[in-house]
Amino acid sequence: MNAVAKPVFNKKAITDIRHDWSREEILALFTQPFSDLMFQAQTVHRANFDPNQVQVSTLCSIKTGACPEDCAYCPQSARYDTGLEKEKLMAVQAVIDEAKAAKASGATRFCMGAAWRSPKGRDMGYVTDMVKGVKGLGLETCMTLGMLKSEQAEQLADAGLDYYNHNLDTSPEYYGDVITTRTYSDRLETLDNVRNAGMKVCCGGIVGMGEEESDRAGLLQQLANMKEHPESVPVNMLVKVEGTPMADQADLDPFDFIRTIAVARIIMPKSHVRLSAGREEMNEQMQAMAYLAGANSIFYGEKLLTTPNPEASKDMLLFKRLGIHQESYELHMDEKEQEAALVKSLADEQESIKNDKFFYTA
Ligand code: SAM
Ligand code: DTB
Ligand code: SF4
Repeated sequence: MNAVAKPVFNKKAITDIRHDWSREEILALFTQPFSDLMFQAQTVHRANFDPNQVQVSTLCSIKTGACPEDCAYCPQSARYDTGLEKEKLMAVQAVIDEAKAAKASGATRFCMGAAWRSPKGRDMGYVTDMVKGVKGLGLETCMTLGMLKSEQAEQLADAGLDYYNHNLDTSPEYYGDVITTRTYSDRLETLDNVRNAGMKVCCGGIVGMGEEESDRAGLLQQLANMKEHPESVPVNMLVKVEGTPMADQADLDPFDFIRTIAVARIIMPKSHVRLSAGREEMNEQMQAMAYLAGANSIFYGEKLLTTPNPEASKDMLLFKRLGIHQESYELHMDEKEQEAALVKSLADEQESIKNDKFFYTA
């Protein structure tokens, strides 16, 4: 390792927000011994967050399938036969009902996703009503609707949308191997529009799509060198869906996934790093390691957008076993509600242990 590439680790490095990361520096973080990387990530995490606190968001697919884009990982692209039933835009009240259920099971943020390249003018009234209704329940709101023009971003911000999710997915160099129907700079433009409208940015990517370590470094470099770091950085592990071009992608080394979380934590010290898609394929030990590496947010609830996620009761039990508490949980639920939710989830868990389903399939 040369002098430039050697990871710098001092007191200043723990809390400093930098926007000038080189690819070499980030790669040097990736390639250091696992134990050193984990120690560094933990140190940064503890200097910036309560290490035992995790934020929970629930996803809702408000418009499913039939997407014109060709994202090679995505079960919702109309170009691949994945057997997914397409659905029209949900009614506003139906979305609010789902949000109520998510709140009752302990989520503090409700993320609404649509399989669109971008919303049409006629969609905006519906989605802004959804934002207002969900916010009215006392939940944080997030949407992911594809590309946004600046006026659309402003409409969403005016409706009270807290976060907009728009992922870069991978490095600029690998992007063309994954998606051809829109460019990296299209994505960056939407992210600028979201920022300029005053919303918080949720932006991350996918690991396990056949990319190299330098592509993972390249994705994180793009995120960390933005004018402001995204407040939320979802790190998804590819969910391999039958019918998509990525269905037969080779398994990712789990340590490479954990390394990605750890490096994201180190170079974006104050962002929430979300352990996102792919948890259904991770055992509890791997998830615990992701929390140790600095992940402090998850998607909670048994479905992501179209694919399965661990049951909420399993997550609650894992949180209990690890001594993790939910961020802002107490802001959104009174003590009795919290207690009732915990008792219910523990009872559900006992049931699934009886059925010998304690560990997720590794
Ligand atoms: N259509 C909008 C867009 O692409 O911006 C929003 C919905 S899209 C499904 C949201 C994100 O989900 C994608 O950017 C991608 O990062 C993630 N995603 C989709 N399919 C996935 C899969 N099979 N495995 C992991 N992440 C996936
Ligand atoms: C993100 O980064 N991951 C979420 C959310 N943002 C919208 C979506 C994951 C989707 C996984 C595949 C599916 O369930 O369709
Ligand atoms: Fe469409 Fe989004 Fe899926 Fe791409 S990731 S195919 S844009 S729903």
